[in-house]
Amino acid sequence: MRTFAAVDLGASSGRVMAGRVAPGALDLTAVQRFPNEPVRAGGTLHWDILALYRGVLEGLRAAGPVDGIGIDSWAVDYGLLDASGALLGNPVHYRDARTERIAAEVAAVVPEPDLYARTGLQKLPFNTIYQLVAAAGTPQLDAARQLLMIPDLIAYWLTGEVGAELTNASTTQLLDVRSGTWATGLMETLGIRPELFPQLRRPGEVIGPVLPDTGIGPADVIAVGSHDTASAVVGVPAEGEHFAYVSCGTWSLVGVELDAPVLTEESRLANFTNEGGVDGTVRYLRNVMGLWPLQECLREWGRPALPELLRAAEGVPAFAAVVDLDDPVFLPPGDMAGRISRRAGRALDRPETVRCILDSLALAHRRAVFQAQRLSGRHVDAVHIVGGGARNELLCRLTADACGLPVLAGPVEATALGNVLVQARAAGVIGGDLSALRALLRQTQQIVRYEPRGDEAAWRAVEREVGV
Ligand code: LFR
Repeated sequence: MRTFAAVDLGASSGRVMAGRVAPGALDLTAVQRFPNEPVRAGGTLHWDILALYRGVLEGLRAAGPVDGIGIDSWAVDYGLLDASGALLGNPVHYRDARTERIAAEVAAVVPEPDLYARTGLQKLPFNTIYQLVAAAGTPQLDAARQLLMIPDLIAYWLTGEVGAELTNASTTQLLDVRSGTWATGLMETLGIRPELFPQLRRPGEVIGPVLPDTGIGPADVIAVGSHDTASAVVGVPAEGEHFAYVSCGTWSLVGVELDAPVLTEESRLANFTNEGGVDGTVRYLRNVMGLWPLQECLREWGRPALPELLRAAEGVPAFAAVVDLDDPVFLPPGDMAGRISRRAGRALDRPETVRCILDSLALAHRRAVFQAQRLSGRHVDAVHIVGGGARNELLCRLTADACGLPVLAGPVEATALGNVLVQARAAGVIGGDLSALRALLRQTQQIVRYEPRGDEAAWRAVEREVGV
């Protein structure tokens, strides 16, 4: 067996996992987990990037000798380097308010249909393009010589090599969806300097050996699907192509895997995105608010035990309160339970709040699964839930009911598994295309099946009521 370390940085925690791989065998163990706690300073919400890097270094040291290291994280955020290669300030969190009004400003210069035709990306207020327009004219951006996405920044510190991994670069809204190269014309139109963006690299390319002064290695850092969702989709244990996935953590990323982007006007208006996947695939999906509202409530409530709360939520009648989780009002942190009660039109207690979030999330999953099929023409006969949400039985059951399709839940660590599999393939330990990697997952990982219980009329009625 060969061992590969997966560094997976999520919005609420980071982890280093060790994946052991041989033909026909795959197992994963957690080496180290560390919190990811954003810090508001000077009126701006930042990532504590050095605390994250410390967690990465400690985790990689604790992992012992490995045959490769792969790094993935959330998307869209970046660090800026000056001419000496030093980091200019802490990366800003995508939930910071600086981008609130920027999309409209950009649309006045580049009409939204043109932007979609060029980049294929859904309009999310925090896309890198908007962050850079928001930062225009700041001394920090003026001094910058290089922009590195979060996993590329970690890889740079580990190896000294700069580059832009393709799947994460595709989330900037500055990549041409057809050619897969930087959209330099678009950058210039918006006053964004193309020289900031390093050369693109593909999942499976060796980035370089880890530097001796890190106290790690010797090992190569290998590019993986460095956007966590790209690695998670590799980690979906699906058979064939007729499946939808829900990569469910802080966000629910709901969609299908395609060979070519869908760039129709209908697709743009439904806010579906064409993100770059591993092996040239297209992740045709929509961002649904995910478990974020639940995570925020738990934080506000002083982190009570979730299993008890979920049991109590099960006892709350279905659809007692349902809200449209796509509403951007739920994006920023703070007072989440209050915002949910206000949208629901009455004060909800804790179990009712949790039930409301899960019913609403299942409804949002339903809508995205249906839309993905309609807009792409890809029929699906099962929904795979991977990531932390796969552990949430109530959510899996509700999603099966809402979609009227079987839900296959697991693996919880699909992202780290996708990360490890792409490294193992690059190192020649295993071979094959994505379907071969997924066959190995089906052979080795635990997957739980939930059958739908056929109350389509009730779901349709609540859908109408919420107006989603
Ligand atoms: C999930 C994710 C989503 C992206 C969001 C913000 O962790 O990467 O795919 O839209 O975070 O970066």
